[in-house]
Amino acid sequence: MIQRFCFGHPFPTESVVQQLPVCTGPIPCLTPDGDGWRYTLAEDAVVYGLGEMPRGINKRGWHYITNNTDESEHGENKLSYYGAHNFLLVRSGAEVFGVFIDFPGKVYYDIGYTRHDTLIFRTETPDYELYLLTGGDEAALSKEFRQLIGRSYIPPKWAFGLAQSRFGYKTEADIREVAAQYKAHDLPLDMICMDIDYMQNYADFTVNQSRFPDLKRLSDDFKAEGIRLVPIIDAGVRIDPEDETCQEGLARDYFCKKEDGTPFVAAVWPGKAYFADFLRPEARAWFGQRYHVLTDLGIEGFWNDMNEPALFYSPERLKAVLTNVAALSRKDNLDHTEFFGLLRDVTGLINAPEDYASFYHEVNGRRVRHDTVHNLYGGSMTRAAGEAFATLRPGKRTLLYSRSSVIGSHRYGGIWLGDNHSSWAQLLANIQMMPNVQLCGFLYTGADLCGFDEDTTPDLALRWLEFGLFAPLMRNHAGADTRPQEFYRFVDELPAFRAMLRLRYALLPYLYSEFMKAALENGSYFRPLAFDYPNDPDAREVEDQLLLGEGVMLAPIYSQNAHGRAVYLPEPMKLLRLRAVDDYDEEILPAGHHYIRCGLDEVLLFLRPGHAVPVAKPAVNTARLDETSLTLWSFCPDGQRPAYRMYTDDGVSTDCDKPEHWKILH
Ligand code: MIG
Repeated sequence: MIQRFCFGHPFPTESVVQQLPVCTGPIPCLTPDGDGWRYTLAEDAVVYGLGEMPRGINKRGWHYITNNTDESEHGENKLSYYGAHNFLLVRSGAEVFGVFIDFPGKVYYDIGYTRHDTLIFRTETPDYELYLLTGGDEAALSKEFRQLIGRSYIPPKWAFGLAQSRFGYKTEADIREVAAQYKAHDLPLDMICMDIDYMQNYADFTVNQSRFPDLKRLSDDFKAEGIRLVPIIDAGVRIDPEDETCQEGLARDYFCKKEDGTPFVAAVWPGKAYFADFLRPEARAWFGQRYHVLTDLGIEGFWNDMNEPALFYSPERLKAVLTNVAALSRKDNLDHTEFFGLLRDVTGLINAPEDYASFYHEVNGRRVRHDTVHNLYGGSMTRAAGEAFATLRPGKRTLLYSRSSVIGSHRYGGIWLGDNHSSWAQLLANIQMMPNVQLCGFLYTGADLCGFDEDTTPDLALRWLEFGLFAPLMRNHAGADTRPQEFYRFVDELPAFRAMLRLRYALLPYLYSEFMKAALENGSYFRPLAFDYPNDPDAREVEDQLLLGEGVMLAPIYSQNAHGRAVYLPEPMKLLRLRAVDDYDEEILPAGHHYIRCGLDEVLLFLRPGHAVPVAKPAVNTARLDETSLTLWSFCPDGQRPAYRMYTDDGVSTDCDKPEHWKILH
C-alpha cells in the first residue's frame, strides 16, 4: 500500500507517475521531529536505499545529504554524490516500510549517526510530498516503489557489451588503435566512448575536424565491425558567438538567468558557458533536438556529463578572489588565517554554493532559484535527451547514461557512478552501491571498472572485471594521466582478462533476460540477500554478496592478495568456480558459513536451488552472439530440471512489450 502525504507547496518534480489521493492525519511509522521526521530503529534494523551514496548496503551508521555534487574524491566520509535518490527501505524488528521524499532541494538524513537507534530526515524547506509504502516485505515494497516511479530506461542490447573509454583519446587514430588492439588481442568489444576531446573547443554538438575529419565514416566503419561510438555531452554550452548551440539558445532565451535577467555564466571545460534551463519543457525539447548533429552521423548512444551542474568558477567570484589575492600579494608575511583563508577561497571557487544560489529557472512563468531545485538539473538534461530520441530515432532504443540524476530520470537513461579511483575500497563501494542504485530505479548502471582516478594494478583490474562482468553497464574508463588500463595492456594476465570478458558475453542470455524482467516487470537485477531471505538474520548482515536475477548469487573478491573469502549461503547452492565459461569446478555446498578459495583468475558464481542459467558460446561482440544453441547451468537438488524464462528480441527496437519475446527453456 502506498500513502501520499503533502506538506506546504511542493515543487512538481514529476518523479512519480501515479496520481494518488493525498492522505491526511498522522504518518504511520514516523514521528514528527522539528521540521522533519523520526523513526526509532530496533537493534537489528537495516536501512536500504539512497541509491548513489557512500558506505554499505545498509546505510545505518552515517549521515547523508542529497545534494548533487561533482565529487572528485570518493570515500566513505562523503555526504553527497552525483544523484538524488531519496528513497529508504527500512526493516526494523517485524516492521518493514519504504519512504520516498519527493523534494528537489537538499534532504538531510541522520541514519543512526547521532544516535544508533534513531533515524531522522528533513528537507531544506517544508514543501514536499512524502510517499509511505507499507504492507509487504522488502521485495514487495521495492516492486511497489518502482510502479510508483514508472518504468526504468531500457538501452539497446549492444549496451550490454564491453565499453572501452579513457579521458585522453584525442584523435580518430587513437580510437582506431583501441579497436585494433582489442581485435588483435582477441578481446570482445561493443563500444568505444568518446570523451570531451572529440569536440571543437569543448563545445557541445561540434566535432573537431582536424582530429576527427570524418566522424560518420569512422562510425560506419566501426558499426560494420559491431562497435559503436558513444560520445559525451556536457551540460555547459560554450559561449561563442559563432557556435550554433550558443546562438540558438540565446535567440530563444533558453539559458538560466541571473537575478538581473542576463544569462548566468560559469566556466567549465569550454571556458565560459551558459546553462540551458532544462526545467522548461521547450528548452528541453530544443536541447534534445541538438543531439541530431551526432545522430545524423550515425551515432546511437551518448553519455551526459557535468550536469549537477559542475561549475569551475563564476566570473564574479573569480574576480572577488583574485582581488583578494592581489591585496594579499602586497604583504610579505601572511599569517595562518590569511594563508589558509587564501587556500579556501581558491579551492572554494569550484561548485560554490553561492553560485548555485545566483541563478534562476523559469517554471510556468515563475522564477525559481536554482539551489532550491538543484537536484532536478542533471536528471532534466537526461530527460531532454531521452525525450528527443523518440523523434530523432523513432522506434529505436538509444543508449544514454548520465552522471547526475534524480529519481524520475531513471525513465530516460541510466547512470554511471562517476569519478571513483583505483582502489580496493572503491571496488567494494561499487559492489555495495549497485543494489541501492537499482532499488531507486536506475537499472542500467555501472562504475568505471579498474577505477577512474589514480593508477590501477593488474590484480585490481582483474578483480574489478570479475565483478563488473555482471553489471548492466560494463565500462572500463580512466582519467587523464593515469596508468593505461585498456584490458590488452595487462600482458601477463591477458588470458584471464580474455576469459572473463568472454564469460560476460556467454552469460548475456541470462544477464539480458534478467535485466528485461527487472525493467518490464519492476523486478530487481542486483539486490541484497535479505530481500529473498527476509527471515534470516545472518543474510541481513551480508554486505559483500549480491543476488543477481532469479537464480544467481555473487560473492566477489575485493581484497588485495586474497585467494578466497568468507561466503554465507542462506540455503544450499551449487558453486561454479569459473576460470572460463567452459572451464570450471562445481561443488554443492550446504547452507551456512564457508571459506571459499578463489584464485586471481577465477570468479565465484552460485546457483540457487531450482534455478537455471542459460549460457551461450562466447562472442566478439553482442551482434555476433549466437543464442540458438544454449547450455543450461542448473542446480536441481530434487532431480527436476528447472526451466528458464528467457527474453530475446532484435536488441534495438522499442517493441519490448511484445509477448513473443519470451520463451521457456527446458
Ligand atoms: O571534470 O570529460 O566523470 O568520466 O572523463 C572532469 C572528462 C570531466 C568527468 C567525468 C569523467 C570524464 C571527465 N569529466
